[in-house]
Amino acid sequence: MEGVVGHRVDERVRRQTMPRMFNGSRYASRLPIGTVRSLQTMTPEALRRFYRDWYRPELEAVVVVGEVNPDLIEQRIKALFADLPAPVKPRVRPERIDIPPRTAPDALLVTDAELPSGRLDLTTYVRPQPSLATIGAYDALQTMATQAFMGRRPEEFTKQFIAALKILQEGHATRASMRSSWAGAMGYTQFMPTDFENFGVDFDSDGKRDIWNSIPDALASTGNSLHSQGWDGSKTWAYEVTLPADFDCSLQGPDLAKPISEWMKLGIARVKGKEFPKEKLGDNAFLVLPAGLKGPAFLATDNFSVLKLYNNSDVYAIFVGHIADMIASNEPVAFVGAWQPVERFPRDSIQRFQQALVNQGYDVGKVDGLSGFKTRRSIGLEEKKRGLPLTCYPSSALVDAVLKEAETKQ
Ligand SMILES: [Ca+2]
Repeated sequence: MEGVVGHRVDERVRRQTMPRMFNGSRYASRLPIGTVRSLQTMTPEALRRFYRDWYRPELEAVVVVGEVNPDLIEQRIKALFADLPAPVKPRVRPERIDIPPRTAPDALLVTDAELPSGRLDLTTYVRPQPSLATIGAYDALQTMATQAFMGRRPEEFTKQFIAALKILQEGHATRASMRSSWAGAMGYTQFMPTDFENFGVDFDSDGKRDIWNSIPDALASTGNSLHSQGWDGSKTWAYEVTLPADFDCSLQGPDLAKPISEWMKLGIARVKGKEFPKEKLGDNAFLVLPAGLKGPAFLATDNFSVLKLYNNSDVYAIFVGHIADMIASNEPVAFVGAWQPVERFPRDSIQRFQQALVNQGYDVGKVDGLSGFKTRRSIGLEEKKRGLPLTCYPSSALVDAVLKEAETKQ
């Protein structure tokens, strides 16, 4: 330990720089490598005590990185480690030792006859950051410029960058107040600069469309965006429904929409014995099964598709609609359908599974590793073909079988 490495030049240098880096804190005198004296004077019992005190399951973590099945790994970790006993009276960990703040820049010159080359280290003091919230975490202009320069969609973000400049030019925000998420979404309801251009509203009439600070402006802008893109205020977003036993879950998706009255003929009903509004029976609706037959079921209206223009995810649209329902009724609303446990897969194995389905002639939408409605209903069709229980959701039984067959065909 110290006795060996203490003779090495980098260790000699470190022993001079560390105390200065840690600015007199105890860290400086308790370098991780320890002292030779500790080794020479310790008793075997001291070593055992150290082991008992500090090698404790609750102080340790197992981190697994790679293309693995999370459920399987979790099981394995539990099997190997779950019965390690936690200590009854654990030794208390020392408190965090603060490093005294610096008041002025500091410099240190270290020379050593054995240093092979000259070196200049600049160390920057990390200032404590004010806590960052999601709204306004990043400088919007910088974000758009960064994305336009080195993101995956430079053309899109060049457009966004210019739209952001116009917002500043028109005085709706200042450079300092125009904040965005890392991906460029701005203000309370995550507007991109072109959304601002197209849909921004000055609802509190102070001359500025301020989606960062004015809740009236933010909500009116969002309302305007939904309305302009087809939201119909006379309709709900979706009805939660129950499906008859053995219902064909491959009937889901907006392109298979039909009048609510037709769905009723197939045995679909609203939950809790509610009726569909009579004047809406002729309206088109489509089936949304976000977790296949392993979760709640919805008959969605065109408004659902408008919500998805905001963020192209069924679960997102359900979440937004659900919160809207709770705001409207001013009470918690629970779905009747239960989210049953589903298997999880690494995204790229779903992607390979989708590709295998495409090779068989299925339409899965984008081969993106996400189980959207087209993938879910293709799963239903394939389950039917194989005589498997119908779920319309990825299961290892189906994914493994399809991938294995795809491999043997190659
Ligand atoms: Ca305003």
